[in-house]
Amino acid sequence: TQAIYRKDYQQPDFFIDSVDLHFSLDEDVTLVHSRMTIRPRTENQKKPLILNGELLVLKSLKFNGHVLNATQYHVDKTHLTLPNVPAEAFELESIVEIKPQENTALTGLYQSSGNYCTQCEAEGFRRITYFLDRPDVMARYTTTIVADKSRYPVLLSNGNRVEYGELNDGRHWVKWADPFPKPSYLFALVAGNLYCHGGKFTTRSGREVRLEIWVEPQNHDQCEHALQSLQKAMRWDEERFGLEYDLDIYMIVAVGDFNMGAMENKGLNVFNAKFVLCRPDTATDDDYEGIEAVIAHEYFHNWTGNRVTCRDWFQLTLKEGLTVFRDQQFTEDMTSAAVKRIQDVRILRSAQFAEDQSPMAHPIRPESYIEMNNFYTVTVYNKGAEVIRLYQTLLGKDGFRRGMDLYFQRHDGQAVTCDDFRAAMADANQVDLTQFERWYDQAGTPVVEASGVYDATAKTYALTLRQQVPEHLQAWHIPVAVGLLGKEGQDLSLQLEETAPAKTTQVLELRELEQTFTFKNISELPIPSLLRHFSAPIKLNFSCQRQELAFLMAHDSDPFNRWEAGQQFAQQVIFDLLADWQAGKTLQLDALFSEAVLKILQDDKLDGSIKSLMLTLPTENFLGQQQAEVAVDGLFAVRQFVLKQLAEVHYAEWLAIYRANHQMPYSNSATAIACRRLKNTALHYICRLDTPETVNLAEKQFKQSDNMTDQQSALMCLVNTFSEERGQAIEYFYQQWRHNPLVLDKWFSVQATSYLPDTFDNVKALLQHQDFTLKNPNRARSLIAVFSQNQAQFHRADGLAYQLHADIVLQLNATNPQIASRFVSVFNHWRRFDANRQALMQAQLNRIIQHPNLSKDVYEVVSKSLN
Ligand code: BAL
Ligand code: ZN
Repeated sequence: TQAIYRKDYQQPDFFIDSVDLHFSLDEDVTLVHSRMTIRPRTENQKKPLILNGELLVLKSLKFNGHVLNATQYHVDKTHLTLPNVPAEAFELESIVEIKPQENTALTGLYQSSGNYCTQCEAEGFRRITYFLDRPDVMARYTTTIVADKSRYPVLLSNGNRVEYGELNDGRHWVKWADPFPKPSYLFALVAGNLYCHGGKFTTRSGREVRLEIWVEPQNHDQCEHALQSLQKAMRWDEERFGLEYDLDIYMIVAVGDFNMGAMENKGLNVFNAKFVLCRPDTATDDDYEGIEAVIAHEYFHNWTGNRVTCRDWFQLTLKEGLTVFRDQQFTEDMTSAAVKRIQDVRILRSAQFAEDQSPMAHPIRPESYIEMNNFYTVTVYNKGAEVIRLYQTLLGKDGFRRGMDLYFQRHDGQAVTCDDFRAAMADANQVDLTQFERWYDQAGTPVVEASGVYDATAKTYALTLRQQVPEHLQAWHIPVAVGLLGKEGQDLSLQLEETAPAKTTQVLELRELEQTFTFKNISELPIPSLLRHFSAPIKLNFSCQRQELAFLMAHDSDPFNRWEAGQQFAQQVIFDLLADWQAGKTLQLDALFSEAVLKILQDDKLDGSIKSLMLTLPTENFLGQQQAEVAVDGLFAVRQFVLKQLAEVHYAEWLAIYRANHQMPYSNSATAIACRRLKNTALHYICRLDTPETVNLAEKQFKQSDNMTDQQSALMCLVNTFSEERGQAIEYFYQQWRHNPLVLDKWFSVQATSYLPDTFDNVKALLQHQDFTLKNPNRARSLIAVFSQNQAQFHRADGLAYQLHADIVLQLNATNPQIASRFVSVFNHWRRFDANRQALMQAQLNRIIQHPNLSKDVYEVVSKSLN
């Protein structure tokens, strides 16, 4: 439980130039034979060689072909040390035994549905063989896999298949060679009985690449969307960034048991099946989009992560922030830029801003960690992506591309730092990005206050931006995109200097604590539209009247800010009602708000996807974050009240929208998706009334739909009713889908999201269900993680849900510490609740920290939480 610090980084004493691996896969023990050529970093150095290794049984060790005896090396739980090695290149050969079949942590080599697979990032390779398991050691790999041919007909690893053959004992073997040097975290091996959905891609320079999606045979009909997503991503990266694929084959394997979403191993991605498999009747529109995004994300890593990798794990955002940004841009281009931006900002605000407010707050480039796996966070990933977006906002798309080109020109084949990336951006554009480093070394969400003064005589509008910088921090460099609306709702032309070009959106660069920007030739009192397209990951405070919010909601040319105005309006309405609720007053919905919602409902020009986002209220979780102390019960009651009021007042419109959109036949087109989104938003409002007619409507959709989007949506509506149909639908869905694990996950999730008061009892019962298991991360998440986000039900005042949650964390701590640590993080926010809930959560945290054999993963989170 020692922390590791970024400031302590040192270059490795040795490099590994090549490694030849030989796996003999067996049900009892797997033998891993490795032969490495190792070279000291400097001449004449007298340094011990210290290799990482965990849970390995060393069977033999040879140095330059000579067997070493036990006095010549030292083995402990985490390392193999050779105290005396010469100051020139040498060969080291080891044989170790491992037991993948007993590996429940799902890191290193493990089994899923009887197949073998690997997950090495961040530090899993050390559970496979002794190695310098750090990303700045890049080696060329060859891998030979030997296994029983009937059970494991397919044997895969990184690179190209170079040789294969059969043995006379029923086993066969395949040898793979990866020509690109890579860090150990990108190593992969897969062995099993798998079906291949093949395709191809011709690169723009005319090379043909074979594409292979490998799945368990029963899933053969759920691969085509993944394949097409890959092809789209390959084309997009060529067009947008000039980046071409480099091997002759690209493989993706879908596995059922996986801690993360997917893994970008060179030439052999291993994926959580959730992000590969889909068919209209089993996967929702969001699943389809998620698959396209994750396939693209892992593909984009081939350049941003694999060809240019991280020097050390503190630099994780170098590849993750950048690759998330790239996948976001890809999705913006493939679908709708506005919808994607809103979805991304919702995630950022609900999860990352919350992380910034928690004891686990860290800069996108952390300064220290105890367990690296705890830093695969929304901060490193999603705020990291926002920081990359800032470069593009400041430098423009072309300037950003110039920076990317220089980055690859300088660093292809290297393990580098976030500073190297920033330097490439600065040098390619000849700008000074020194202050920009604050985004990398300061934690927390910057807060900016804005205020404006209109001078009718001078025809100027002066906008003052003031950043609140905590005492120990320095001012950030913040691009704030601004527009001004005239009284017809039109964009005014904005000019800052006489000579500068006029635009309707100006990006202001806030670098000081306070700056005033004066727009000229403004001939009427404008309504400002600030932080358009969410131009920086900050909280912007600007006091806005309800009339102004309603106006922006109806007119802003920036769709993001149109949505944002609606969210702010809803938030004001909800907080005012909360005050009434707390004072015991009768609640009454603000008429202006109701009218603004009606305008959205009736706006025929709005696309259905945006419309349904605009008709979705801020979540309880997000609203709670805006409060000094989360008012769990009040927020729940008031939000329910607003939803029901909107449902009642506009019932005729909801029904009309439902009817107008529900006849559309299924297709995966953007138009059809938008219709389904809008229709299902309408259905949710309609079902708030919980009458026999509304239940009937949901039930009809549930039974008659030919796609999972509609079926799941209807089920969600039904689980929130007190009807008889609720139980029937739950049972029907179970019988229909019990043999499809990914759909069964939805069955658990939908029940865990119900806002009815019996949800906790249902979750407890579902834990005992024959199909529930903590061993499968997707299944565990579908019930436990989903329920822990159900604010009102999870944060029950009696603390019973906390206790149950802690029990589960302790069980997982013993089997899968990574998942345990994710789950326990919900308690990070304990100080934000009332005294009663604080005490209850603190008691569970204390119980957990006192547990013997606590994993590093859980220890780090809980100790920081209690601190
Ligand atoms: N590198 C871990 C999975 C991902 O971010 O792609
Ligand atoms: Zn990634």
